[in-house]
Amino acid sequence: MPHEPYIDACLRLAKEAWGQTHPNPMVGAAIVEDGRIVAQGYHAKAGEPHAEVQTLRALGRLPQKGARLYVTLEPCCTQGRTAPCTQAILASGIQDVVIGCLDPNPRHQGKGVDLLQQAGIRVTVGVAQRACEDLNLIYNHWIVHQRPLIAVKWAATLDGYVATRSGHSQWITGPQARAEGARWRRLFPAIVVGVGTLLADNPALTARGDSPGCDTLYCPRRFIIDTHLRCLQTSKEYTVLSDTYATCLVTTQDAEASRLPPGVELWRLPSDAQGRVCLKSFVQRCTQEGLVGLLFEGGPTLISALLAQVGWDYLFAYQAPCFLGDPQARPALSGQAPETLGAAFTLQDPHITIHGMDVLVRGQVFSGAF
Ligand code: AOF
Ligand code: ZN
Repeated sequence: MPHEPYIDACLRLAKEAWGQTHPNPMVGAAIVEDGRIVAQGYHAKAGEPHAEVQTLRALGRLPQKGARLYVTLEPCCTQGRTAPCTQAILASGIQDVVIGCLDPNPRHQGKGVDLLQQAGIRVTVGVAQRACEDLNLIYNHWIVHQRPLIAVKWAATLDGYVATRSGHSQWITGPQARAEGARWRRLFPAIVVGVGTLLADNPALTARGDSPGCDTLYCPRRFIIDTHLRCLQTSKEYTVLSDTYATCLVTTQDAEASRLPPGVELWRLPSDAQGRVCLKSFVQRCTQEGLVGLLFEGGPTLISALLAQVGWDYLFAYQAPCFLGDPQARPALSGQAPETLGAAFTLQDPHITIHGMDVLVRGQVFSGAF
């Protein structure tokens, strides 16, 4: 039996904790004896046992001779909040370990594999590697750079517009693509929008459950970037300011905040050269707060400023099968002026999926200019 189906099963297990393990990775594991999965487990939450330990515990006995451990991520080999998994694997006597991908954590990268091999264990690395790496796109960035993954999401027409000239934008993509967008929202600990998006669309910035029969409302931390606190200057009610979930308004030192709605947090940050909220300062503050990933969901003004001032790490670009043909319509992005295609921004090894009639292209952003 090839390894892939077992690692695929471990990937499905790992996703049981979708968005719940920050700052740790999602990890799934299984023990196979005579071709059959006899125990399985996943990492549920930082501070709780790792996937390998969960799986060995679930087995409730020592593995048989010839048993094989499958795990989506290289086992850890140092003491953290929990004891090293390599220790538990050695103690179990298991002789064969199959790993999806190496752990980018410098404390563990390659070292877990070395330790197991030195103990005489047969180790196979790189089964369904791309999917195993993709599973932890936020963790992979945080553990290496120690700052949040800055991700941007847009939903655009084939000719790259996110709204008509009058601002009409709901809905460009269909229900399946929007459900996929909600699924990614559940992965991120924070969502960020500009005040323009709030005033135009009054989004709730929540996400319904994506598994069948699950309709629990999930709400990440919601940030509204609002230099002049315009959202407090109208009599209109906005969902994010009046519902029971956490919202934070991000503004500058001198914006007037006379009547802050109850429960709404306020961050006052330095201004940039144009007097707007300094986005570098915002990302720094988020780093201090331990927010491992920020999903910027628009609008064009905010994400254009973000690209110019801070840069992006990741893009989720949804594309609907329609076009406007109107240069006065609102483009997804502006402010860049590459002279040649060599200077274009590119997505590295993008993942391309179809959701209903819409396409999602997502991947790590690289600037041709660098
Ligand atoms: C694994 N399996 O299920 C997880 C791993 O503080 P700790 O003890 O939870 O350790 C966190 C580190 O352990 C984390 O940065 C990553 O390198 C690894 N996470 N490793 O083998 C798991 N969650
Ligand atoms: Zn571990």
